[in-house]
Amino acid sequence: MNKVFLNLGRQPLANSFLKDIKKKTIRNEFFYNLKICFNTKNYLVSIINPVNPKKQYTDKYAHRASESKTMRLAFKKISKKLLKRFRPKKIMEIGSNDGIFLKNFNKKSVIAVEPCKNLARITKKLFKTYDKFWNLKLSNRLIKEKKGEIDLIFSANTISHIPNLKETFTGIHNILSEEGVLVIEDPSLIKVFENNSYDQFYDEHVYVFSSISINNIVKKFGLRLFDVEHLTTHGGSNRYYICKEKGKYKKSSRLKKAMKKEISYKLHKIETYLKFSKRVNLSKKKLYDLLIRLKEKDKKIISYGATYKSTTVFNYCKLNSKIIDYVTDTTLNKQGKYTPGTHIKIISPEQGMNDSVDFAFLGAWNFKKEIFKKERRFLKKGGGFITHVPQVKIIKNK
Ligand code: DWN
Repeated sequence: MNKVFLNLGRQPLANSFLKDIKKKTIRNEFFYNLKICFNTKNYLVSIINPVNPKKQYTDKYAHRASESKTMRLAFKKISKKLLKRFRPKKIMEIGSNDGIFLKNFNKKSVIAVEPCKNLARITKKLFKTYDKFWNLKLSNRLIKEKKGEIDLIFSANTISHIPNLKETFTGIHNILSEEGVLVIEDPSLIKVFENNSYDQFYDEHVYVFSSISINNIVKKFGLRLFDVEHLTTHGGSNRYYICKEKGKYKKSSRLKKAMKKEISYKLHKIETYLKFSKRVNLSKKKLYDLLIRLKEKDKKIISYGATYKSTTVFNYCKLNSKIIDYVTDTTLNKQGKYTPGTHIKIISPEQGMNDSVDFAFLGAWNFKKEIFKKERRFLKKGGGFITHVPQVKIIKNK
């Protein structure tokens, strides 16, 4: 049974950066109600009414995974590790973005699946790319084209984005070789709770998985979770290792430990979710009050990183351009645009990170280390970063 535990209110699509803020553009902006529920039977956490993926993954998709050095290094490292551990001959990635993962392999042994045509265009020049949604139809097509029997299917920050888990996992089961492995990475629910990072909930994150929920879900489709790894990427993610039901892999001790930890954290109890919801409400009030207090003192506040996560924060906490002067982001196709729902201008960091800035809200809090290193000068000169993770506070140079 699905029980709603969190209401993040009226939200725009996290990726719907506006090219201008003319009346007509604003009138056409799409909004939906972001409510999150917990399934008391399989422990799955999901958005109650997901948005149609055709509205989300268009040829205007803004996020480029390769924008961050942290992520480029992380994908290089995992590709080496997977090659060594599983020695796959055929590799497929679901949600290949700009090719950040697959470009680390022999181009002839890889297949990319990426529904956003602007991104697929980038990797088509490098290796075989299907600019399609991952579903049963595509898996059948691959079998017909003799591209089945894949040894390694990898998918980072994508499976959690696909509403239809039945088609997703049945399609994967269809084309995975008998001893093949499915590796998926997605934000970790326990980390969301520990960090109070409610901004991991937005239209694209239809699910926020835990080991206990993934274990229950994949079982239904002839698959078996056998290992999990905790990652620091994206503020705390899990990398799940899954094989066919009768595959040779044994359940790892770290998976047993992770599941035990989730149970002792009571991720299988609705009460945990209701408590989280209260903490989120409090975080909203604290952030809003802090920003208003600083504004009253005439401080200039900007935001760092036009992340999808900050779409949730800005819209939920009602932050607009009266509070946040502008947002800086390194992504070229976000610059010059406006944030979804709250219409704050996005500019380059070169233009925006200057001496007039007193505080920068960490929209990209998951890249705190990388950003602090880059912005040493700002901190040295007395600038402060504001974060809501794990609690609302100002971070300054000591
Ligand atoms: O699942 C998803 C995750 C993995 O990526 C998506 N559905 C979409 C996207 O979400 P996000 O926007 O919250 O992701 P990031 O990776 O936290 O976005 C960071 C943003 O900050 C990028 O637009 C790049 C920008 N940035 C910057 O301006 N200066 C990043 C760094 C490190 C910087 O120094």
